[in-house]
Amino acid sequence: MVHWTAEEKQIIQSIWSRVDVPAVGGDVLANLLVVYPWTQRFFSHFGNLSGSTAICGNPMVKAHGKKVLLSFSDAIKDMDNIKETFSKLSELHCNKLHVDPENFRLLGDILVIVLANDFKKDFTPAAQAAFQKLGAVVAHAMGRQYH
Ligand code: HEG
Repeated sequence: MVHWTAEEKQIIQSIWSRVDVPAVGGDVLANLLVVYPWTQRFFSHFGNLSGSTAICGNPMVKAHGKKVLLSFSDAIKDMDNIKETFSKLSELHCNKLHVDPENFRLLGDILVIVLANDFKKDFTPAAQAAFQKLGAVVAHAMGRQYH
């Protein structure tokens, strides 16, 4: 089981309490689709994704990004049970959506970049390390039901 120090939990929870989940979620997914354009193939039913302006303004991207980030909120509420929190979602992404788990790691990295950009100096090296770890733990949990 992953061990979280009291400091890591506190840093993550205090930053997260200030995160605008819908806005950051939209930004994270939009950035993923712009920076790693091959991830667009999973979202061909989302309408216009032709270029960064279309992607960033696409309401389906915003709505879906919010959904993804709400799952991070669930993880942060119960940091010692992240595997369990993601077990159904892992199955869905493996069996139904066929998303390559490498993409979960990419999304975690983008989340760190978006938070660093939003929080500037408040996103300390300790916060960066803690969120990097959270991204890895979530990616691992999301990949667990793959076979
Ligand atoms: Mg996934 C659906 C969470 C990464 C592609 N994703 C969903 C849903 C959630 C979710 C909560 C809705 C499930 C439902 O309707 O029951 N996704 C989630 C997390 C992570 C992640 C927590 C990250 C670590 N997803 C992810 C990545 C891709 C992807 C990296 C593709 C590159 N997700 C994907 C697709 C759907 C979902 C295609 C279905 C979207 C739809 O058709 O509405």
